[in-house]
Amino acid sequence: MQRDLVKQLLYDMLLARHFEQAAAEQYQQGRIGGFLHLYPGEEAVAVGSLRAADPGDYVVTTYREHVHALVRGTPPEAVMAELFGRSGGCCGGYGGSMHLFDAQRRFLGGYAIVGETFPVAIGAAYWLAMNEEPDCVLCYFGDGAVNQGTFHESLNMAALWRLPVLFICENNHYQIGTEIHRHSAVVEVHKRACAYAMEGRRVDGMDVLAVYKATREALHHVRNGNGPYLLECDTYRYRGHSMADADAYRSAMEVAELKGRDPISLLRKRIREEGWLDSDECAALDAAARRVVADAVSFAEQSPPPEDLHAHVHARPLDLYSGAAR
Ligand SMILES: Cc1ncc(C[n+]2csc(CCOP(=O)(O)OP(=O)(O)O)c2C)c(N)n1
Ligand SMILES: [Mg+2]
Repeated sequence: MQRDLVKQLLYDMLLARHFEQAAAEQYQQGRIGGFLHLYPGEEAVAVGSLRAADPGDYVVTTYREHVHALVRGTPPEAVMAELFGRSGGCCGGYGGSMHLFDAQRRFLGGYAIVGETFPVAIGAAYWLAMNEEPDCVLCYFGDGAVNQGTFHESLNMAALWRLPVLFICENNHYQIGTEIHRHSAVVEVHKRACAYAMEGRRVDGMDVLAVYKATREALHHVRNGNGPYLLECDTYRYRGHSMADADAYRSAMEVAELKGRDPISLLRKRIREEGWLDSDECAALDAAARRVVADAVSFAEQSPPPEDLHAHVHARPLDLYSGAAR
């Protein structure tokens, strides 16, 4: 394992953890409005898979996507300012937490509708195939999306047309408060690939090195014209579904047990065992990540709100009482 790669993976996960912690604090102070879905516990999935991708690959994600944008390279201050709804945000403050977008980095968004990422990914992959481009699409979704019609329609179409899509299930075992065995007849998501004559496998989503390796292999398969691939990452979220969730449907013991396999601690342990980095280097990465997050918060605080909230609204304003267009 290359030392530089390990360093990058550790830094990314530390940045992710501190960024989400800061976002939670800012939300509690009333600086972030709307819904806020955070990623602690799941860092190894976005970090391991996106570091295995090429810069030309497209990325389509759900509403739990701050970390994906950060790893893709969207500046942390632009992500934080977007959460604040400020003009310095990556979407000028119009999108907010669930709708990050960064065309320059081929980050096709943050989607709030469960199952929405599939058709968007299929569209991008179809374009790539038509133009014989070498790139792939990484399509993220939760375990709660696998019984949506769009999942089945899109996997079928992708397999039929051998589209270059890597489907990545972030299986954190919960669809809000409903545990996977209560919403799915088949809980091993990767097994569904066989219904579409597609390759699929499960990987330990708490082990960033395993996710990185599995994604490299899966992308190799997709990039070489073998059709799509379904990668299931077995993971866990530490916080409630969103900041509005009281998280009363699972025991503190369950959460504590899963925190025992924390992805950052696991990587640190491996780094110590292999002697890849010394403790001073790890501490420096942690301090750097904290500084970047503090700067991102200051930037967001100082960034003004968008001047014209209606700037990108194309519908004519309606008179809400009469229904007539004004
Ligand atoms: C079509 C649709 N139905 C319901 C919802 C409400 N909803 C928002 S998130 C969510 C749970 C999704 O769970 P999962 O796909 O496992 O993703 P996770 O939040 O665990 O990352 C639901 C049902 C929605 N946004 N879209
Ligand atoms: Mg889930």
